[in-house]
Amino acid sequence: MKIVNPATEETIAEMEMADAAEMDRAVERARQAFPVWRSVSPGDRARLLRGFARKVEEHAEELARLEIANAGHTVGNARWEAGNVRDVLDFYSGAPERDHGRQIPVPGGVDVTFAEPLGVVGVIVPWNFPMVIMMWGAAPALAAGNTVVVKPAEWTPLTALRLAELALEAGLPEGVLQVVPGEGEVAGARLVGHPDVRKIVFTGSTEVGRLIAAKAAEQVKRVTLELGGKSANIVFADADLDRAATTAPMAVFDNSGQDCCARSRILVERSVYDDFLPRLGRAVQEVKVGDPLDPASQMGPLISAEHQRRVASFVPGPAEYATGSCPRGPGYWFPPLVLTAPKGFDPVDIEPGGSHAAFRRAFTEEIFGPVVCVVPFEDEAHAVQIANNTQYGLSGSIWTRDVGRALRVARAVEAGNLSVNSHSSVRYWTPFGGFKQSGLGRELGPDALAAFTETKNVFIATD
Ligand code: TXE
Repeated sequence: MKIVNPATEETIAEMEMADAAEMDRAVERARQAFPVWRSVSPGDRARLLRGFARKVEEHAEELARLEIANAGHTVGNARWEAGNVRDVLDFYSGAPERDHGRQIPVPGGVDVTFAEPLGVVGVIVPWNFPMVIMMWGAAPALAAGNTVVVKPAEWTPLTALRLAELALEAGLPEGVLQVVPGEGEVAGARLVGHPDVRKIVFTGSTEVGRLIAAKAAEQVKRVTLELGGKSANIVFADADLDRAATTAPMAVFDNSGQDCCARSRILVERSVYDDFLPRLGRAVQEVKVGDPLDPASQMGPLISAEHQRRVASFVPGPAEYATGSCPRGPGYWFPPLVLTAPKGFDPVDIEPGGSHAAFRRAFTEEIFGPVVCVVPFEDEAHAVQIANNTQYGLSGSIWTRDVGRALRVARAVEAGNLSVNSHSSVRYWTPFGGFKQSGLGRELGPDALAAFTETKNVFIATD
């Protein structure tokens, strides 16, 4: 398969896609490596993971450049991502030496609870954040003593392959971390169906997430799912409107909107709606879309021509309030776009079709591109109702100066990661993941370690 630079449409690599038999061989190597990796002493496992982090640090610029070429990320983002991969490895490298288990007092003996590794873990990665999402799964899995087989997205295997080489250079034993490029329905499906794979971590579409959950259930296989989103950015009348308006564009257009946490629905209290919109419009027109290698660029291209067509399918119809600019081809460019609710649109009615069908579709479906919908709301209860009126529940922002309201709304919104007067979703120290059809389980923070271990309780009679 041709691996293409989405900013230039140039082919940058040719990649063999693994078939099911090749995936079987990788799983077998991982199965054989499991007892080896598991018996590495906690101190040595920690040192090896720290060594891996240092290799990533030494090669950070190379990894960032690969991600820019393969995924179209801006240079600022790609450097942050290489740093995040290093940080996540450093963070989890502390875990093997701090896994103390538990001793719970019981009558008649001593009772010990262990956190045992699961065995072979499969990590299925999407194309939007290839190296970061790979490591959010792989680092805690490895720290907990599992071996890992990564299936990167078809379009973006390059950083994952390089990371597997760096792991070997850092001294991780053969078979402990493997990357197998392949198609989802072939190599990915085999990884999910393989009886020796004990857990699947999947990030991708809700549609494929459902398939994977159903298939994994046949073997009662453990799954962590990070799926789609349609997050709300709720702006109350008492908010710092300038900050809310100037930060809102990049809260959805970052990574060209190809971000599961994108705040793609802006809800604005009606009394400030007409004041907020022009501020937002000006901020959108200032977003700099262009060459990912130019440090001034805030937004690069979309991942592919196919995705460009899908994003474009949301646009005809609804009134466009503001449009940014973007380069012409080559490259899969798309301008940042604001769509405002047409008169009479009810944001609580999410049944497809009817009047305002085009805007409703843009307002309810995950577009995964630089398109944001803005609607007015009446009061706090209405804002929460609209925010929750979706199958998704990943992220969201609340802009207000009223601390009581901030907390009330944060508790009422059905989403896994909320931020007040900020658009931050990901901090590697804290759990990340979705409510409802945005996912199952949590990545990052201490929760990810628990997700890669099985609890075992042992009782030793002393009486
Ligand atoms: O995702 P897929 P796609 C959303 C976003 C986007 C849409 C489609 O809305 O427009 O999904 O993207 C592998 N068994 N997100 O088609 O298909 C596949 O090879 C096992 C949100 O790229 O879900 C890839 O490695 N694996 C999201 C991974 O799953 C299978 C990130 C994701 O691909 C498989 C990406 C199968 N049957 C897309 N079919 C987010 N949450 O950030 C596919 N795969």
